[in-house]
Amino acid sequence: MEKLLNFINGEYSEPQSGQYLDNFDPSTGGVYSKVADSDSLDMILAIQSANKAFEKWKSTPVEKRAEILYKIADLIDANADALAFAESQDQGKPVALAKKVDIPRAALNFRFFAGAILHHTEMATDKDGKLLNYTLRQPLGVAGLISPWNLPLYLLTWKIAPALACGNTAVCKPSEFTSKTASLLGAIFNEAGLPPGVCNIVLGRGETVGQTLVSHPGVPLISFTGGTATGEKILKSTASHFKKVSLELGGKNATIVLKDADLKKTIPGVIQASFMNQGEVCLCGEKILVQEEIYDEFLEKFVAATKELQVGDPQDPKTFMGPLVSEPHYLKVKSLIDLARKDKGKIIYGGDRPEGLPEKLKNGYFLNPTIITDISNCSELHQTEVFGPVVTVAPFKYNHDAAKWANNSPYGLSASIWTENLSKAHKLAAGLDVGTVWINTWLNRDLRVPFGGFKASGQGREGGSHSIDFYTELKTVSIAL
Ligand code: TXE
Repeated sequence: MEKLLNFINGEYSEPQSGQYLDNFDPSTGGVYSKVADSDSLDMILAIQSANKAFEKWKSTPVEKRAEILYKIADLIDANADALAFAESQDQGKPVALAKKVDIPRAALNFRFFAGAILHHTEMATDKDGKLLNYTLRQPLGVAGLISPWNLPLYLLTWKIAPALACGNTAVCKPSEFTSKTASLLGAIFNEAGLPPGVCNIVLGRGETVGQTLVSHPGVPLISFTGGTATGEKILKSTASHFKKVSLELGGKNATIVLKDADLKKTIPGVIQASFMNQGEVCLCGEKILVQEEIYDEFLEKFVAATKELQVGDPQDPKTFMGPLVSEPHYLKVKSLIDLARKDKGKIIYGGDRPEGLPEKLKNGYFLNPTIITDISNCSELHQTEVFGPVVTVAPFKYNHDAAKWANNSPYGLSASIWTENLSKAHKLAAGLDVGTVWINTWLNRDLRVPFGGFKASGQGREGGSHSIDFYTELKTVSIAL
């Protein structure tokens, strides 16, 4: 059976302990490969290797660094089909989605930050002709990059690209549930001419290797995307070293449909926001709020469109939703549907496994898209992130009621507003306590804009110049003239 290995100092290596974790194909529930179950020793070797490579990489001319990153992007494109297949098998996402979104975005991450670093300029100020100030940016050293299982290559490369572009070296810890595409990156790095040690990848569990990475004094910067509880743990583990930390955590996002929304455009958008990637996107809108005048019409059309979604084999190009990522996650999502039942919610569509799946998929972690109405106002489901294909729909009367409902959450990641009245949309957007508001669109990303969350959705912003800010230290030099 295939073994997914660590990539340390430019070479693939077995974990020192010789231990491996089972790697499941979520569409069949069967083990299809083994993942290195690394321990502190592997992680320390990777950190040492990144540390050794740092001096040379930070003084590599920016054009050369950018050239290598551009090559990595080209190689991701050249291997797009194989990477999309691997992502789909490992994560459960439809291969069509991986081809359209995940893999192109991974290439774009490298291209974008290669360009960004080439074009980056710093400011200088003059004070009365007597004092000249300018700023210098310097990389910090070894960046610790920890990524989750929902958008494996997309999110890992979103961290690697700016970290390396800015002259840092890196140690990556992908999710133990989805290590496959990360493990394929090593060969791409070598082919692109990335010097050994500049980017290392250590596979294994969060509580072991992840914990070593965040608490190691030789890693001054941590970028983490994952669950809020893990984010809190990381913040505590890094506090005593005053590490630079960026946390992109969970969300409980609202989709707000105003009475003047154009439902022809809105329904397809809300379908994506609800169920794309099986609802396993931190930006998915799990809480749909619809103005009461169009509530019935919206619900009827939304349910009809949901019925059309094909759930099944992720390798079938027509599939819209594959299985959930893992058995524990499948059970968590199912338990939240049960909670909705307990809280008097009406499951008007879904809530169960799809029927008629082929024999080979009968043990996969499949769930139908699920729509819940009439759930009690005090249900815990309004506050808990499901991270699956489950939405609640509720009516509201006035826009300020919608804002109140949207903000009634420990999270503050994103929201989407659907309306033809932009004046109302602007006013509503300004009142939402979230990092990103989309109007008449969803998950439409421009890599130049800041990305991050309010409240329990995280801290810090990445994206464009905000990533350059995060992955460098800024120094002011003042000269008396
Ligand atoms: O994520 P974890 P989990 C949400 C979603 C999900 C919940 C838990 O609601 O149900 O989080 O998911 C590594 N030190 N999101 O438990 O554990 C881990 O190995 C260092 C939202 O699977 O946070 C993995 O690489 N690292 C989210 C990464 O952290 C540690 C995406 C994320 O895993 C660690 C995924 C530790 N102590 C889930 N413990 C989003 N924001 O997009 C774990 N890890």
